[in-house]
Amino acid sequence: MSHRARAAGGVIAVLASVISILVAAPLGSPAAAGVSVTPAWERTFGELNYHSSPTIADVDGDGTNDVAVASQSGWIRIFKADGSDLGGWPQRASLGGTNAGVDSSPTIADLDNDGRNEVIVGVGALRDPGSNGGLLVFNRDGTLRWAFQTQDRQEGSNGRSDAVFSTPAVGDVNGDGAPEIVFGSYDHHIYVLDRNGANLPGSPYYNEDTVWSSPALYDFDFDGRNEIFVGGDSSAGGTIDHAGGIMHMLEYQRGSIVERWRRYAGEIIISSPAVGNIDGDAKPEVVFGPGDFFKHDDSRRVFTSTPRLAPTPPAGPSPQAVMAGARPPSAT
Ligand SMILES: [Ca+2]
Ligand SMILES: [Ca+2]
Ligand SMILES: [Ca+2]
Ligand SMILES: [Ca+2]
Repeated sequence: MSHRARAAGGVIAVLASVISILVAAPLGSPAAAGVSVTPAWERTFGELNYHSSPTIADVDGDGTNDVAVASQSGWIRIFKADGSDLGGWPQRASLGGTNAGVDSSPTIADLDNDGRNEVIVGVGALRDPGSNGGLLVFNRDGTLRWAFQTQDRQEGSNGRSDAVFSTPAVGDVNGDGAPEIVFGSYDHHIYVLDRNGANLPGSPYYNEDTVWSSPALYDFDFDGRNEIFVGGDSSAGGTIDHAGGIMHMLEYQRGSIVERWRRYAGEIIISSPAVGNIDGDAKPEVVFGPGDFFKHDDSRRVFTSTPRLAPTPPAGPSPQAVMAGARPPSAT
């Protein structure tokens, strides 16, 4: 669901870029001929918006799509098709007594299968460390359904829960027919929450470093449970001892979150993975880009892999140790 919504948001971004390019083209050029650049509507606010992308979905259930956007200034806005505010919106990203900025993009999904969409937003921004980070879930009328705070560990404890840059993904991870919410945080964890905001047993999964990447959910092994594809940063030292990033494929099994595959990159992974079959064989690929911390060859690379699954570990403690024998750099 979130994938579809994010893809729609991407269409808006692409169209905006195209329009800018065509406006800049010389008059009479082939690119400019016969193309309208008149926007349907525009809204302007005195707010910072660096990272959050728009999401298109029918929030209020009237049969017409709406547009959800959020800003680093901490407002979550929903516009109707004509550009006017949807009733009950905008809302502040208020969490734990602070008004936080938003870098994450809104996810629109029906968490409880009642035919009414909810609005799910990661909260907290890098420029805003004095505010609490986590997740907010709103009903479609703008009332808050529940709030979730992450842990406080980024750059040392400062009394504030850490930001969620990652855009939440919604899908059935444990195979019970009900959707979960999956996202990463600056607090070094990947969370799997149920529709009421409770951690599933085994959540959160410890990444050892910051998580920027937004998860993609895909049933890689066709067993009715979506696997979680998500990138994370990785630092020298610690258990993994790799300076760069790691793309994970995680599976929820027997009350634990188990890593079934990983690929190392020499750059942190801010990019969000895309999963699909790109070469026509029987197995899907995962494609992702890097980040911009180390700024070397891997910072300019697009990574494509067909995951090969690690054996399912036996029941017992330390499921995260399943890949401990794999050492970087592993490019499978
Ligand atoms: Ca609507
Ligand atoms: Ca609902
Ligand atoms: Ca489920
Ligand atoms: Ca599966």
